[in-house]
Formats: sequence, C-alpha cells, structure tokens
Amino acid sequence: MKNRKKETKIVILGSYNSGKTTTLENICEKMTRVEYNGTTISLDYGNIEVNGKKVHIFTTPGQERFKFMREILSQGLDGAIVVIDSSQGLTSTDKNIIHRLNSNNVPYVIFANKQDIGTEDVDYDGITDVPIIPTVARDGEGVWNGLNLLLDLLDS
Ligand SMILES: Nc1nc2c(ncn2[C@@H]2O[C@H](COP(=O)(O)OP(=O)(O)O)[C@@H](O)[C@H]2O)c(=O)[nH]1
Ligand SMILES: [Mg+2]
Repeated sequence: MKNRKKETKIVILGSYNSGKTTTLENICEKMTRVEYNGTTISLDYGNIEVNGKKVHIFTTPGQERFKFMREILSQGLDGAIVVIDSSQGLTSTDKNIIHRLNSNNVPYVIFANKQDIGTEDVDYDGITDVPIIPTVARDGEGVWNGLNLLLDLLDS
C-alpha cells in the first residue's frame, strides 16, 4: 500500500444543481464559498484531515460556459468525485466530465446523488467502471463512505 501524500487535492465535478455544494458541506465543517456574479456560479472550498493528512476539496461550476474554470481547478488534482443527480440521469456535461477523467487517468468515484428522489436506475452505458456510491447528500447518506472509498483508491 502506497502512502497518500501529505496534502491531497480532490475536485467535485458534476452538472449544475446535482448536489456538489451539499456534498462538500457534509464532508467539511467549514466551507468557503466564492461567488461570482451573485449566485450565477459558486465555487466552494473546504478541507479536512483524514488520518493526519490534509485533504483539500473544491467544487467546480457545472455550467458549460465555465469549462475554463473546471480546467484550471483540475490542474494537479489527485482525485475526483462526480456527483450525479439520479433524478435527472447522466447529462452531457456529466458524460464529458467522465470521458475527460477516463482519458486523463484520474482516479475518481461517482456519487449517484438524490437517491431519495431518483426515479430509475441511471444508465452508465459502459462509459465507466469506477465505484458508484448511492448518496443522499442532503442527509449525508453515503457521503463519508464514498470519500473514504476514493481515498483508498488514491492509496492503492
Ligand atoms: N432531494 C434531494 N435534494 C438534494 C440532495 N442533495 C442536494 N439536494 C438539493 O439540490 C439542490 C442543489 O444542490 P447544490 O448542492 O447546491 O448543487 P450544486 O449546484 O451541484 O452545488 C439544493 O436545493 C439541494 O438542497 C439530495 O440528496 N436529495
Ligand atoms: Mg454549488
């Protein structure tokens, strides 16, 4: 087992409104929100210590026009969480994100969020084989397990 670096950078990706901020709120006690143009976009940051090592977590804006920001935030990242709104299914933004992560060999997990209102099984259509963790970010369900799964992936 490889030792995780002392500082780890994780980015939470996914479509607008999928539950990225809510997920981060659940992981971190204190979160910093950077707003730009009121509520048009917001970027969140938080950190936690897991086993004595600092984990920095950012959320990124999901809208297509903020692609440049996702690219900047994705520099030097160690791992990613893709938060999907299970009541909406995979959006084209989600698919683009997943393809990018795959082709850049970034370790990631998928949070299939909003399980409380998710109507049917999301069709991942063979585009990914990473762990998919059902979550209800609003209640914190599955979130901690999912993060630990990702950290384990980074350690292995
Ligand atoms: N029903 C339900 N709503 C959720 C869940 N997680 C987040 N939400 C709601 O979805 C909306 C968007 O969440 P937010 O975290 O701001 O999404 P973001 O745009 O990806 O950061 C908010 O109204 C949240 O309260 C969930 O697990 N279930
Ligand atoms: Mg947000």
